[in-house]
Amino acid sequence: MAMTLLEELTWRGIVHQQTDEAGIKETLENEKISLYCGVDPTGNSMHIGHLLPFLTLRRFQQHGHKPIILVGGATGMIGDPSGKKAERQLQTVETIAENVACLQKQMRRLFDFDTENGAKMVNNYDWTSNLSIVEFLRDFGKSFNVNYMLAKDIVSSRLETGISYTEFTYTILQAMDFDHLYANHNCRMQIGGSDQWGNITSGLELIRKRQGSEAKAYGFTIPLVTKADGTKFGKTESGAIWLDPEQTSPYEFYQFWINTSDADVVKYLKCFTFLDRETIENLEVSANEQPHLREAQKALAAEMTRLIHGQAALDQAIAISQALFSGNIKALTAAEIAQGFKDVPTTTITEAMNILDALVETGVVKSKREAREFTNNGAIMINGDKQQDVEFIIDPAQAIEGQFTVIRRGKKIYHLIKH
Ligand code: 629
Repeated sequence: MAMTLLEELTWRGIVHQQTDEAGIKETLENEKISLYCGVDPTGNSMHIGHLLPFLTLRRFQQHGHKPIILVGGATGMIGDPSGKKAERQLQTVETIAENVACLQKQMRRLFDFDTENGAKMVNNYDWTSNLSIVEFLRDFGKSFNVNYMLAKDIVSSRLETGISYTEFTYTILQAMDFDHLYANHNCRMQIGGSDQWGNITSGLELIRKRQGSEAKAYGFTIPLVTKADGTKFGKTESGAIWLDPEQTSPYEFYQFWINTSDADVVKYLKCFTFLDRETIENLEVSANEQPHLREAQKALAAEMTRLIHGQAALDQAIAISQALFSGNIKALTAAEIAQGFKDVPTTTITEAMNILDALVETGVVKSKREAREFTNNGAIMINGDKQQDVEFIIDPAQAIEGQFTVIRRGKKIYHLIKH
């Protein structure tokens, strides 16, 4: 029998806290509701740390509920202190406006907008920017008890190091959003990562005070994604994994998921992909019995890359991965080389050059004597071919699409020549 939405979310490990478990169960089983999740425009792209709540929102949409996606043009100007150890630097108004547009574009790819329960995109700047300070203090500030706000984790943990009045007030703005969406869009629930619990419950209190005691709204949080080895999820040595292909190429994105450990892969398949239970359980068997095949990792990487970047980018990412694995560099296009070797040291050499000179020039070897030795020993590959001729000329005319020559020394050391 098909699982209900809550059964599915539970099986996928996506339920952390609920404000009223029985009420939420009853509501989701009997009604189709509108619900929202917000993101602040602190950057011009989301990273995979943002993904889970929005993918969860999409699961609600698949079950007939209506997602409201809020991009925080107003809250982004203030800065959420939740989970932050120190006061944030304010961003310029221009940067925030740019970031709002970028995030909205990314969100449009993630949701259906044209169906009966199509997603709705809102910006809290629209109902916040014209409010006067006097209105703010009379209509909203009066509902918040300072003693109570000081006691919340987020604020109390910052009292020693300090928190500005601006950030202290952030939670009121997010509460106003929930109240606004409840009153104007019949939005009944807010979801977010576990760091959003305080802000979500602030909203519920405000709704109760402004909309009356019969008002019924709910809060739901999603657990933080963890890694079995205790390191932080979503970060590599080169930084965060962004959804923007200019910041993290689809190949790097694919590789990030491929590198998931056996201990984490089933958990990630459940919470990040839309694969069904049977498929994931089969992959789990494969991960347990034939881990060397890495079928679960391949399925995870394929699903995520297709979801965020599309089928063509996935095909490219797989082609690059295979070519790098087998050493068949010549199978790649120049664009694929540029993507696959983005983090590899690169030297520009525009003229034809003897192999030994090129090895020294690029720093792949320390001296001409070393260059000769490695070449003679068969440790040097040029575009995937072993090259033992010390008279060989690296010629732009022979390069991949006239643009790149890939040098490999031994198994691991790569260098890219740009012509
Ligand atoms: C106004 C602003 C609202 C509702 C939400 C918000 C944004 C919220 C926030 N969220 C994080 C962010 O923007 O700061 N105050 O980076 C981030 N979120 C996704 C998840 C999160 C959270 O976008 O909720 O927990 C990360 O997984 O940190 O009316």
